[in-house]
Amino acid sequence: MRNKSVKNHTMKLAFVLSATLFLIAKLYSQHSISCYTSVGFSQVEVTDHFWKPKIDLVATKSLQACIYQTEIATPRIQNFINTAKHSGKFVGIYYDDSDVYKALEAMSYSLKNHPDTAIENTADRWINYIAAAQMSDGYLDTYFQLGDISKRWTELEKHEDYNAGHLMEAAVAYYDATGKRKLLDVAIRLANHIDTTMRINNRQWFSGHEEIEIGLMKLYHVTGNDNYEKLANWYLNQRGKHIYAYRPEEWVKPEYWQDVLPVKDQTQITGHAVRAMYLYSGTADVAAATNDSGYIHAMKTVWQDVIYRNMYLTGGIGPSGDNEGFTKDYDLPNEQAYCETCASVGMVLWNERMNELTGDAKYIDVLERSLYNGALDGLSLSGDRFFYDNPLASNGQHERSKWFGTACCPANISRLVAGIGNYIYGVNDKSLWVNLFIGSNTSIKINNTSVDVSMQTNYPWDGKVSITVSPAESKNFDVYIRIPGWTQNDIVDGNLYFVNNGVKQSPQFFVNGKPADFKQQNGYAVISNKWKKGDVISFEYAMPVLAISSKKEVLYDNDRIALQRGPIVYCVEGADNNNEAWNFIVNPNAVIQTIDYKILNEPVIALQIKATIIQPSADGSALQSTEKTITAIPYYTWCNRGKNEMQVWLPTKMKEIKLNY
Ligand code: FUB
Ligand code: ZN
Repeated sequence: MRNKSVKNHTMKLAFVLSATLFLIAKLYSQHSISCYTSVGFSQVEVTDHFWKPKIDLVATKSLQACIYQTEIATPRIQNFINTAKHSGKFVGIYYDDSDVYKALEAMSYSLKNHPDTAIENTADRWINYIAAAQMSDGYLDTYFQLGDISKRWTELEKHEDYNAGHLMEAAVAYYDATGKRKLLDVAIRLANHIDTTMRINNRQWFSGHEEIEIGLMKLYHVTGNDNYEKLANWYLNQRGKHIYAYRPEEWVKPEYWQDVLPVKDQTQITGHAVRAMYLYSGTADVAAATNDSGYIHAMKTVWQDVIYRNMYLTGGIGPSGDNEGFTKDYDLPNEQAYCETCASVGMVLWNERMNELTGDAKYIDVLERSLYNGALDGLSLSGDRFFYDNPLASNGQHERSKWFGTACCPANISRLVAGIGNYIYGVNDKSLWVNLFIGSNTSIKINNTSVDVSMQTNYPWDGKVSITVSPAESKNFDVYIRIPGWTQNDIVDGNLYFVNNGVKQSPQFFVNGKPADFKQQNGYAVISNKWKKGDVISFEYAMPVLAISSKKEVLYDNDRIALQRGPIVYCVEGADNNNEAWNFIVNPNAVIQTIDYKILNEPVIALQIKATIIQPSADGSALQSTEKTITAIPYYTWCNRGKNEMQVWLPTKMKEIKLNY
């Protein structure tokens, strides 16, 4: 007993020490222009009625699926074991190592809000295999180690740096969650190997699938070693040099991997959506650390190209399955939409960073849209089925899967949900930032004073929020509270989508029940006060149902409306509507009711709207129309009750109806 408590005590001390070192390194490496630093998952306890059950679901179901598929059903872990033993052949696809790392990252986040010894033991066991597989010069990639090692670093598309980037992210997350540094040391050795391999004169290389830039910047922040920042910047600078000579007979064209122009000259979103999101996330990290306005300017322009012309209402991106990415402006087909789950996760990653850089809430508006809709749709309500593509209409051909040959999406959505604590709060020496409305507790430091923060809300089903701030001693600081764009009738910056029926809200904020003065700045309400223990900020954003249209250039949405309430986009699914979701038209001005509803065990707010249903007459000789009430459900909950018809964009004219009779 005594031994155990001594061990626990020692472990706690080690953890506190490493957490302190982590923070010091982060501050030390932070000479950034960012408006604030996001409060990381390890400092945020999520208590939310919406997200906590999902965090638990990820721990008990999604991660179990990832662990089973990674270790038992497929040889992803075996590849590491074989590599360490120098025996056997690589089995799988060259980017399979990344699935192990992404699952480890998700496990790390999960341990914070759902501690689980079995998961931690699995992580430790995997980390031992990984460490044993690393070469003495730091290289680690089981595809080449079990294959032809002489070919390492010769083929841009072979994802060596992508795998490495995911390893670095996992290593930093696991260190942050547990204080254990074995994986971190593996990542450091690998990063050092890559640094000495790449950052040499006239090196002809760039990364075929971006990701390493993100991993390196995390490693830089945790170690304070600026070689990693320089290497990340080096990777960015390699783009647009056309190192890879494009041969017309090949499928990889420069735009596919964002290599048409140097990053700082880029103005348009091109090619593979996940690659692009990871590139710009890494670019934002480098820009924040180097104050490089060239990167910031380019990203703002590319961001507009995404949001103004190339994003779905769900926050999904990348309409085409052919290149898993972008095609041409306004090409946003609904039934054929690819909208990879990973691309929506990437939207969350990039937009969080853009917000940190600029302090502009419009980025969190997009983040929230992708998070609650395009990304969350990738995870089934049972937690163990996944969507790879997330279309906005279905004829019943879509189905959630247990796993995929290319298995990037399951661990990606798992790490996003398990790590939701990463996106709620930000802090700097003068202010606290509240970006997402998620029940949670955290403790931060503002100007050397500890401040406990606690948020309660029933978001996303209602907009009532209460935030208690408790500084250790009374203190002047500002609290930035995001005013979501949808409260102002701004569905999305640039008005690709806009509201037909909305009313601009004038939000009010209260401190301890009394109306509070605030100023509005970049989409935030800023409340300045001398805060004392137990002060309560409260407010309520009304959540009317918004009927949304899209710009006429999006031909697929012409003469259609979509419904949104709060951050949630709705769809009509057959399961709630006599197995039919394509046979009606709605009146864009119809009154829409909200009802408490359940999709399996998921409590939601559903919508009801009168529609004109077109059906064959009893003898089948003609079509007839009847008035009926149809039910719309949150988009993220669709396809949990079997294959089903579904539409997000509801026809308002007869000509848009496609009957399946
Ligand atoms: O190439 C690795 C991952 O596989 C990509 O990010 C996804 O789009 C899928 O192709
Ligand atoms: Zn994916």
